[in-house]
Amino acid sequence: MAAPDPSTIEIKYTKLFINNEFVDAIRGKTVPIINPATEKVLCEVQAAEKDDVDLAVKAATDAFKLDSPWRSMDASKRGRLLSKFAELLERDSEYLAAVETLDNGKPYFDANDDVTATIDVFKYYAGWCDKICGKTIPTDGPYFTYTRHEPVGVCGQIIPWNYPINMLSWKLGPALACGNTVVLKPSELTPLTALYCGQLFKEAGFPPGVVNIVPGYGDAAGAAIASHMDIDKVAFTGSTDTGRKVMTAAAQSNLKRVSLELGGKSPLIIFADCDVDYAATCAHGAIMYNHGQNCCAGSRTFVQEEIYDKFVEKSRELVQNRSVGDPFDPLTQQGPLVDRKQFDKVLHYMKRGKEEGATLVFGGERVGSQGFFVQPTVFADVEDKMSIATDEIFGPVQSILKFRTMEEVIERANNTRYGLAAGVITNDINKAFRISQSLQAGSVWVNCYDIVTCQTPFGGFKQSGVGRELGEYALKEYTEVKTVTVQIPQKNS
Ligand code: TXE
Repeated sequence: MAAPDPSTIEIKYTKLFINNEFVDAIRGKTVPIINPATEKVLCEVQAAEKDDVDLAVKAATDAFKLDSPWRSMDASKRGRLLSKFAELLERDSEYLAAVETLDNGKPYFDANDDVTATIDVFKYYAGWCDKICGKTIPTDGPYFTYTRHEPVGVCGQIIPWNYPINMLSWKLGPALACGNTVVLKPSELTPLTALYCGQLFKEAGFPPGVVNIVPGYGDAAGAAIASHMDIDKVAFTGSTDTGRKVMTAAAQSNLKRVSLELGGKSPLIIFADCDVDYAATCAHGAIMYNHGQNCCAGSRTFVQEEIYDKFVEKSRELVQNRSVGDPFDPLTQQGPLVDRKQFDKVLHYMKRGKEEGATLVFGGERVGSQGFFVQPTVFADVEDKMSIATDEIFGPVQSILKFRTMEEVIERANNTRYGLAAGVITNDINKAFRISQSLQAGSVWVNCYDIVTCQTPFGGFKQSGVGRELGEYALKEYTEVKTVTVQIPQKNS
């Protein structure tokens, strides 16, 4: 598969998608969409505000009314609609990957992987639709009791820019499988693939109002979703600070259900008994993939002292050879960061790392003079209190820390407000079990890193989130359990 010429990629949808129609924002406000590789405006997208969100919520509420086409549809038919949608994604996958690369800056081949993973998620949840079952319960007394797992209702979903189409699938897949209706807000930085998906939902045959997509700014459209009185559940992925605002708004409005997937500062622990080349390669991928713009990035690399120097040397070789440049060039491993704010933030932390006394092994600077490109960067001799070891940088910056003993590293790895993910590399099964049981993290990878699939639950301990996405566990976030008790004349075992 050859990468397309970016100048030939047509952007087809730039309006809000409400009730299966593309419409302008009521007040006509727009968001400029910037290509992060060139800093040029790609297009203007309509920006939803509170009154647009109200319209989308009304459409979603109507679609969720009792006896509506969506509510009265067989669950298996819901599954067929989701399968059909997955087939349409497959049909248009190269186009979607190209738009994602233009909008986000990630390498085209990585964007293709994202689209493939998105298709997998929708196929997976298509299979769940008619397998979401309640229970019958042996109640005391002359009663027959059963539970129904009903959809929650209208779900607001707010997603970020680092994996735009994947995050859409993590949110919409389980929500639709359970029979909810949705108002989804993509990031103001990367709304283009989500809007194209709106058209595909319509083409697949979803009834009007089931899926509504309202691009716009967080403090307008996002805040309107979080505080809406007619939204029954809000699901959010983004920073811990914004997650806190979303939860507060939910509490202060109608106590809507909340699930949050937030930031991280995930430790990857490397014991001296491992194969150092393998461990360094794994740790490099764990932090550098997607330019470090990854909530579960392995951003604290703890290395046991016996192999520390060798490990740092190998990490230097790897980072020096990482290719940075045009994301449509098939040889590129790292494109631009997503926008100027991220670019400034990452450069700030590179500067802080030097100022705080860490050893700069490689990188630390901007690349070129146009586009948000930075050098992939490695710091060694990082201390726990340095900001590059405590803060979520969300960029290609590896911090390598030294440790001596297992109990020491467990304590240091857990000494963070975050708890999204963690990893351990060792050939000793006892160490692997001890570490995986001791770390406060929603995912622990042993001798691998960042293995996230549609079947496995994903989410955070501590301030990394509330609830779980993906797998069967995500269905719980999108259903209410109803207990129905019926009086019967006589009970028998
Ligand atoms: O995040 P925000 P930003 C982290 C990462 C990054 C930092 C800032 O460290 O550097 O967050 O990124 C919407 N009410 N992550 O500023 O603000 C916003 O429009 C409701 C980690 O982009 O959290 C977007 O759709 N919504 C992360 C979404 O929230 C609001 C992925 C995320 O934006 C809102 C992204 C408000 N008041 C950033 N304000 C991960 N966990 O993967 C903004 N939004």
